[in-house]
Amino acid sequence: MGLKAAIFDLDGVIVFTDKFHYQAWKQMADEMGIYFDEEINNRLRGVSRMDSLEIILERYEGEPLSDARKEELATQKNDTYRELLKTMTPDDVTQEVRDTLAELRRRGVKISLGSSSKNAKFILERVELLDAFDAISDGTNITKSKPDPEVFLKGAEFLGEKPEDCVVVEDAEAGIDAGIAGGMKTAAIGDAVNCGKADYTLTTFADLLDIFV
Ligand code: B16
Ligand code: MG
Repeated sequence: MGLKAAIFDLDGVIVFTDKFHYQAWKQMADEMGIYFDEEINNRLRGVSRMDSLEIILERYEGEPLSDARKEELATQKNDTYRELLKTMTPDDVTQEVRDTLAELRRRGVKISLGSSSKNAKFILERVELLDAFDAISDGTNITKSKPDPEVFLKGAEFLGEKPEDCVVVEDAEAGIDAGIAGGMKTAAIGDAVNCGKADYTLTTFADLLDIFV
């Protein structure tokens, strides 16, 4: 099949930080008197921080906010979020994920991260998984967020592989769309399975080993 590399989304695939994003945005929204619930939080999956803020502000009914004020709100949310991330430990990554990444490497598969998050390295350090990746493409090296393919194209480039030789592993439809737009193969796990667009469907993370035989 010629597949040489796997590019992994972080949040929802390797770790689950949804609950922390929710708590941090909820605190900001409550202070601003903006309605926010878990359904709205689900729309933020894979979406950049500033785009997430715009989605939350759809429910804001006050005077228009300046760009500076929006930056302030995003920073406030991120400060709360990072405090919550500090509670993460290596136990927040399953043994299945660790073993599968190690086995892929043993089989010669190159491994990159492809996350919209600017906190990706911090999270991987907390859970002691940074060494499992040959390259990190994240929110700090992109200007356009998913469904734009930039984060995955950068991941392939960092690995020195062609997009068509890479599989993108994603839990969000926007991420599957990004992988397709980048000319990559796609593997859906979790919620992304429902969109029905991915080349492969993963019931468990270890199912990846059936793709890279
Ligand atoms: P940050 P992923 C995404 O990570 C999250 O799913 C999304 O909820 C978040 O808004 C985005 O990262 C940006 O995160 O505020 O930490 O830069 O799923 O692409 O790994
Ligand atoms: Mg995700």
